[in-house]
Amino acid sequence: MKRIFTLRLSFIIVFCSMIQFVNAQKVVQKTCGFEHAYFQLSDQHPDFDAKNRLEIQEDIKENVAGRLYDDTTTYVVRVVVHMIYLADTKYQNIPDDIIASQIDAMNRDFNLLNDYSSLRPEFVQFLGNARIQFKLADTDPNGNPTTGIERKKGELGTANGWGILTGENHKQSAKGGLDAWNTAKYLNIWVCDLNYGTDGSEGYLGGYAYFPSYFYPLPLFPRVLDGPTVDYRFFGQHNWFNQDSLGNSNRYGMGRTTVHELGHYLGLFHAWGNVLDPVNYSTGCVEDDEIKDTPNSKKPYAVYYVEPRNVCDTIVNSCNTQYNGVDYDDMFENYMDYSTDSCYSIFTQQQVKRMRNQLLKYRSGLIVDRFVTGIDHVTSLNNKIDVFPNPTNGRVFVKQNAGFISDIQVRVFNVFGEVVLEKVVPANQTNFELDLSGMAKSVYLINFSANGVNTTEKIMLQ
Ligand SMILES: [Ca+2]
Ligand SMILES: [Ca+2]
Ligand SMILES: [Ca+2]
Ligand SMILES: [Zn+2]
Repeated sequence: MKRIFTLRLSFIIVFCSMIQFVNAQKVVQKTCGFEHAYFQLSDQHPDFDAKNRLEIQEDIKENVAGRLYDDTTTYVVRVVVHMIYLADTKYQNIPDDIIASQIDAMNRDFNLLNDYSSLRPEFVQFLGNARIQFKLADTDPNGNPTTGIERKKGELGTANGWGILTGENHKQSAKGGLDAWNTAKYLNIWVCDLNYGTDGSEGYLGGYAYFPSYFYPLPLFPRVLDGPTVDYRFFGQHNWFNQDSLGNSNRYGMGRTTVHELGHYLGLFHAWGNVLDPVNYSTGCVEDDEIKDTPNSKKPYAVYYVEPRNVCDTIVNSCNTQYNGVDYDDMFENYMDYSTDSCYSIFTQQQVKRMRNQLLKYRSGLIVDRFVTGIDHVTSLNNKIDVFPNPTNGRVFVKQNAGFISDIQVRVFNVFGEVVLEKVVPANQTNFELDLSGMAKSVYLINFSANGVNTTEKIMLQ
């Protein structure tokens, strides 16, 4: 119990210290309420944390999850957005087209359609494609047609910041908010003012979300509370608040606050891990996110820079933990770090595994469609060649451990069966790149052959 008390106290301290930090810089700082909520539940259920960590390790293991995990199916998830505004302004009552731009941002980042050209080269090998698509619901729980957007002028009281998490008024019609639609069948996203009565000079709470383990298999928490909440200031791409108050910058204008919260919703910790001492981060290199291909880091990346200068140019290596024999720098490009929208570009392959497994295990009722995209694996190679992203804008990454014993002949064919690119790669080269930039936007077949093994993958250039 003593540890638990310390925990809560440290949260109060870190919040205060964040305020001081922000005041000293006179800049906007944005935080997320995930850890606060997570530790509250850990207080009540002592084995909650350990169970979650164990499950992450199981989710990302090869083969263990093989029954559930396949890397070729895209899952389509239906979404309802509950738009709650305290004042009927364009800032708070976000228009439909900006809500649509948020869905687009989710589809971009969960399907590796984002621009990752500034991702540092050592991290390209870790790029994952979650292959989860989002669409606004077209039928409501009663079977009636809907736009997938609900609106209400709310009366949420005066709670703000983490006080919101205690009341959750915005998720309850009786308390001035909007009730969830069946959370087993809809991804419910609430948009409201999480920073009521503040002007941002002390920083903003951007959003928060809960792990599936709060609700499944047993509800430790009422299931009607399942779904991310995002502050209206950070919802959508280049919304009116961003245009008028943040200089229309890409710092928070690309819809990635919601992408980050969806990472939590699908079972991801923050990249630096849930650190019990968020004042000094003294255990920041011991505690981590249980994901191996996110480099262990000590604390949020955002604490190293001063906005608005932030342009991701501060390389940090806060922990010397090795992965595959390499001590990587902190991955500030990861959606689960505290960075800025323009810095983010990656969910790693292990994060993707975790999210897909969580979706299928606990949230499969959200899936309204599924289809196989891209990669046609040849069974004899047992899924040992991966070609991504698919579709691609030009650069194609190949990851293979197919056990070739002679050089690999790689040939790319267009739809007319003509060879448009040819390359010979040493058998033991596990990662390489093909550049289709400048070729006609179409489907291409990539053929790999070596010592009698012959397999073809299909890729879409767009
Ligand atoms: Ca860590
Ligand atoms: Ca990690
Ligand atoms: Ca490191
Ligand atoms: Zn977070």
